[in-house]
Amino acid sequence: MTTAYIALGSNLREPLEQLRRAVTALETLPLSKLERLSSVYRSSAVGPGEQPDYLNAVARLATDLPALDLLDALQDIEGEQGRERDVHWGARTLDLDLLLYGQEQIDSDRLNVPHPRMGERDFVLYPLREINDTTLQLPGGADLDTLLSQCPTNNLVRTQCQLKQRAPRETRSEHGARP
Ligand code: ROI
Repeated sequence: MTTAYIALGSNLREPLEQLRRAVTALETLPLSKLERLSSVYRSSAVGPGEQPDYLNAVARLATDLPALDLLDALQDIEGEQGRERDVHWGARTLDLDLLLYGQEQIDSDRLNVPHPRMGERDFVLYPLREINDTTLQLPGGADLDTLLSQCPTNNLVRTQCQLKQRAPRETRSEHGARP
């Protein structure tokens, strides 16, 4: 299986709900297992004009989907959640970016991996670091901690928002985990 990292972002139509729906969709991707999810981060919009703040997170997936099939699946999820690809760097209901696909370097019309702008984006690098116990070696020679030390910060805040809602207490105790 290949380890893939996906950046999630939303700044329209209840961003937290958009991210939660996307996580549910990622959990049901074929030939894939959602291994880890970062916290939810709030960040100022990078892009033109006035835009609401974004909520961002990063997910780690173990997958047997080829990279372009995974890209298709991510774009399907964006489409289902109302993403329209009109304004370049404009506000969006859901953005799912494939950041890394194993150690592969892919440069094609549809897909560039590692994501070419991830090194400039604190809202990608901090959640990516959170879900890795040690620094990550990126294809091409860079490592995550070096990128982090060089990345400008832009009002990034780690929130207490939960992407996966926990079962209510009564339900959890029925399984005998805690009294
Ligand atoms: N800005 C922030 N803070 N977070 C994003 O996820 C994000 N996504 C984008 C652009 C428009 C570049 N700006 C963003 O696609």
